[in-house]
Amino acid sequence: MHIFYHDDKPGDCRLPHDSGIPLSLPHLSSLGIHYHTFPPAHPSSATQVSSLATARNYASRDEITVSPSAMGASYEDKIRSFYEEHMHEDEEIRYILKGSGYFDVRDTEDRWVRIKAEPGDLIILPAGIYHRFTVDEDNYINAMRLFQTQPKWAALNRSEETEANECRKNYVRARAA
Ligand code: KMT
Ligand code: NI
Repeated sequence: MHIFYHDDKPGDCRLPHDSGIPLSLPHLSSLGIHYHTFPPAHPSSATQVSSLATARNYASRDEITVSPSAMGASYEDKIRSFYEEHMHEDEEIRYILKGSGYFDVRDTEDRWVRIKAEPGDLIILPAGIYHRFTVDEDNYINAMRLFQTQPKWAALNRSEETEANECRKNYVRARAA
């Protein structure tokens, strides 16, 4: 996993947009993000992912492939919607099985922090954190998505409403503590 400030320049979101300013795991921890690595080829990885999910009350999971061949005509629309800045009322787990992509998360100063996610990376984003996702120039990622509850899974795009959302407010309070 490679973590850095996004350069905030316009252009194709699939390009690296590396500002040249690297960040480290403690920066992610300070945002309430947890990170683990479980190599998909390792025999114990599936069990470890499952026990982590059980311990955190995850009820279900699915697997998603984001690529032009898996998504056909809706590919570009999907990419655009993943890249809309949003939050969820539950934490979200993403476990990368194949390919790679970028998770952008807002830090406490509202700067975009870019996380390059690769096979074996498991990222836990806390409820209420603003984020977005894109594939990289290879246009291919295969990932497991784990859900705590179905109903709260909706992506809430950043707006005045999310600013007033209780989960968002709890997240901001926790970061300030
Ligand atoms: C998200 O939350 O943006 C996604 O689920 C994107 C696909 S996971 C690689
Ligand atoms: Ni999301």
